[in-house]
Amino acid sequence: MAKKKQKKSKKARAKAVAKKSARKVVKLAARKSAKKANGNGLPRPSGKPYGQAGRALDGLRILDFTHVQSGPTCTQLLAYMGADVLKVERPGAGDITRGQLRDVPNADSLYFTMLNGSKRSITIDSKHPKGMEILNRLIETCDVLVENFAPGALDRMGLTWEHIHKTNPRMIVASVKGFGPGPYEDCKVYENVAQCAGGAASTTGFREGPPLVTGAQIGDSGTGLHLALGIMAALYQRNRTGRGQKVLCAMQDGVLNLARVKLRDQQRLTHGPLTEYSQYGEGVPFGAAVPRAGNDSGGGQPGWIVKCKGWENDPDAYLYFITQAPVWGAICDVIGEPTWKTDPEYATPKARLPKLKQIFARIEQFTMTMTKFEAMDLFNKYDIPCGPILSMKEIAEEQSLRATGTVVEVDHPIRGKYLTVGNPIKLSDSPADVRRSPLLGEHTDEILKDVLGFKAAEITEIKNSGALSAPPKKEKAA
Ligand code: CAO
Repeated sequence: MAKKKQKKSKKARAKAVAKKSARKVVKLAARKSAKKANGNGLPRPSGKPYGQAGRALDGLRILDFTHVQSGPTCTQLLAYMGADVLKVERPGAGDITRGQLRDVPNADSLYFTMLNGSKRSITIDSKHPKGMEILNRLIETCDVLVENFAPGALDRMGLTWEHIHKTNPRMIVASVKGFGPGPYEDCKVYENVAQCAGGAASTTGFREGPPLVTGAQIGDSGTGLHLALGIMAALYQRNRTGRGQKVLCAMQDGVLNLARVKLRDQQRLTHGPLTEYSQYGEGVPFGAAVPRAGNDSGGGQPGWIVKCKGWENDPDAYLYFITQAPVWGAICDVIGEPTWKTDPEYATPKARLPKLKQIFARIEQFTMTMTKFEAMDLFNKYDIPCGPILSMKEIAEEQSLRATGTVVEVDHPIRGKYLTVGNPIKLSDSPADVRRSPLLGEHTDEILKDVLGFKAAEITEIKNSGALSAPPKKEKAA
């Protein structure tokens, strides 16, 4: 990485100066490094305008062994921030999602394209000896290996932590697994399993109904985000220690981290009912575990989803409305219930708790007279927190999300233009690099040549070995 270069030029400088006198060398080097390092070990602030000093993760190289959703989310984010992400795929097949939920014949699915933008793809058969040789070369040159295979799969390939650490002591090995060490550590896990095992499903949905999973992929994408943070922390520590480490994110843990307020409520239950849950106002007793709370808002500011104009035909004509205490007076005025401001039955948050159902019914009577957008405009004039229920169609068409780069249109050579979610993390000096996903093995030659330094004849030899192509199909017995 860049550090190596720095070291080299420092050495070269020192050599030249050594010709004059040893003492002078020390003095010069000290003066130069002080000037360069700005006194705190960091380089002096760049003079380049913001956004023109490269990307945050320029120089970082990732060996991306991920598939499906959780791992790819992580590496895509790192790629958006400038990392060179080399996605290793099984020859012939690639990431299984390339062919899942296909909407355009013979084109990589949106499932794949929206999770693998800005990466390069190389096909390597990890079960072929030559393939393993190339993987080892990649391990030597990359900074981080990211994987989310089923438990034990990486070891079965021969890529144990011991082997990787010996090959490249600086390498960080980052893994997503369904569960951490314990009774379920060997289990394969998909999104909804994690939502259930992490406590989210038991606390989502309506009390009268079964547990529900959410549309937001908190198990997969949520854990991918956790992993990205772990990788960044490990890289930072590597700056001090010079060595890599293992980073493990279990999907169960990631979901629980996102559902932590429900574990909070579990403990509160031992001290009495959860008064902000509408169940309390309805006089329904609480059981031993945190119940499903429908659309109740999680915090101390009660909220609910109310109908808006057109709800009869439009499944998304709704508004989330929060009866935030500081704007209670404004709410009463706007909905036409000014007496609720002083009526002791309504005037305080505590007095309102048992009546939330009735209060939201009154608010809904009002919001049903206007569209969700009209309601949003009106309530925001009074600083009343609320939000329209946006459909994915509305989000896809929302121009402000395009303007910020949160929704990006990219062009793909086979499927044509498609929308993807850009970087939701905005860095003021590192513009997001959102490019289309690679075709299977699109960058195989490029990576062998530019990253590993193989000559054309060597590349041909590697290809002839069969390490980069799908093994020939066995003929069926007649
Ligand atoms: N060359 C040769 N073989 C390859 C290869 C390559 N380039 N890349 C992968 N493989 C092989 C692996 O070696 C492994 O083979 P073995 O089982 O013989 O060792 C196999 O392909 C992949 O294994 P897998 O068990 O990970 O894949 P799966 O489809 O059976 O399971 C999943 C998928 C997601 C359930 C599992 O990977 C898993 O539990 N991952 C951890 C949790 C996770 O990330 N879940 C989120 C998934 S998104 O909803």
